[in-house]
Amino acid sequence: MNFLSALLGQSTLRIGVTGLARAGKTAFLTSVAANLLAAALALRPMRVRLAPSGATSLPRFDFGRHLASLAADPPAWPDRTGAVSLLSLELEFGHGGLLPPRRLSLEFLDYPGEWLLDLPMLGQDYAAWSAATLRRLQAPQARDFLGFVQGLPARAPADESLAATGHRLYRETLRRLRDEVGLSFLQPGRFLMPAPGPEPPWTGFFPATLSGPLGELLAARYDAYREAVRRELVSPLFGRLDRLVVLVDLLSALHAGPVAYADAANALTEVAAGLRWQRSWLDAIPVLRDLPLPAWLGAGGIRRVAFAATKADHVAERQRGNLTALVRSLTRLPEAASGAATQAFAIAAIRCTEDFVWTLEGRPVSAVRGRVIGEERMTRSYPGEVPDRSPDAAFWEHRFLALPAFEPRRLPAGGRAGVSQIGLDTLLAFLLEDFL
Ligand SMILES: Nc1nc2c(ncn2[C@@H]2O[C@H](COP(=O)(O)OP(=O)(O)O)[C@@H](O)[C@H]2O)c(=O)[nH]1
Ligand SMILES: [Mg+2]
Repeated sequence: MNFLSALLGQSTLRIGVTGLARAGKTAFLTSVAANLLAAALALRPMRVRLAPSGATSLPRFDFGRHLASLAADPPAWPDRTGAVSLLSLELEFGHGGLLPPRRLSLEFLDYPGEWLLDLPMLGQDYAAWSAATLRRLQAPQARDFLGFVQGLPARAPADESLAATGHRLYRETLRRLRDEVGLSFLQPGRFLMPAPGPEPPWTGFFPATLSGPLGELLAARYDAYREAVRRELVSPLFGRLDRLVVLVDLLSALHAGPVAYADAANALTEVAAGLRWQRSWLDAIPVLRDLPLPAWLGAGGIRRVAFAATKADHVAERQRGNLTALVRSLTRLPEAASGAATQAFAIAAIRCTEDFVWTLEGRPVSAVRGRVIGEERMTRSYPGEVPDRSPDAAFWEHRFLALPAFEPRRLPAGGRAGVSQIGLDTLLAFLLEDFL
């Protein structure tokens, strides 16, 4: 946004929305758009419309289709989405007085969190990355891959079928660690969430400590991968962000147990620490920080970052305060040093439940109830006490229960009246504070 356009009452704000697969990005964007269009949020009065797609080469966020599935009978969650898309909204609000109305174009970029986990790789060479990655591969799901890597002679030939086998086993390991163990800190992120289009041959690598020709081939591919990540970060499509929303499904991580929780917390802390806000996420990369940068990158930069725990409708209000505190304790940043304001939230983009007091073993607990997909009756749920800081050993003695697969509530008027949610008002007010 520059000064002149601000003076003319016109500006664009680009907001990155990121989080791992299933964190709730699609639900968030759908609800934000539906609620802004319906003027259903407690924000200053404004007129909102969907912007035409313009000339960008990014796929558009398919708001119409996602809202239609929520408004269907029975309501359905929006489909799984692939990588990157853009949601554009135009806001118009009065200046007050004689000035013409002010226009703000809001662009939300749905950006896979998996890709953010590649940032630390930019400062690591292949040998360092391999050593660190192999050290983290502890679970039995990694056995086949580790067996293969340990069986390779140190001076293995640069044989394409060896590279392909190792790559296939490694990728399969990452997938199983995500789906079976619930791990988050899995690199490279593009192995789990590939970029659109055909996969370039240099993706065919895996971590190994080899010195011979195969080792050199893998290192060269690793460098090509990093180069592609770097190019993308400086491309006008991704490089320029004014705000960032980092979504994380901490309640599911609590359910997945201490190992998965620690890994999710580590991923969140890494991302929070890795992103240095002064100019853009470019500053996250030590080697790039000092390079002369293209002019369009010079000004602005990420000014506000919202870290939000999602699906907070799985716990009652009293617990949501703890959830917010937990996010805050995981992402605590020295604000003065980062130059950006950060804030923690607990949100439910699409609220499926209502709070109620449940008497369990003679004692009242704050629980929730909602309809589970495919069932008629209401299901009650109390997954456990949400800790307000990183849980200690005693916490893990009682299992934090699984989150029921709640169905979204029925939407009157095809969604034109907005979507029931928790916490979006305050989150948007924080992101847009200097505009509203
Ligand atoms: N109860 C509840 N479930 C949610 C909410 N947001 C997302 N979910 C669940 O999480 C799943 C993944 O959400 P989605 O937005 O597709 O995640 P994405 O992969 O980050 O885009 C959904 O299909 C829902 O089952 C929410 O606000 N409340
Ligand atoms: Mg999605």
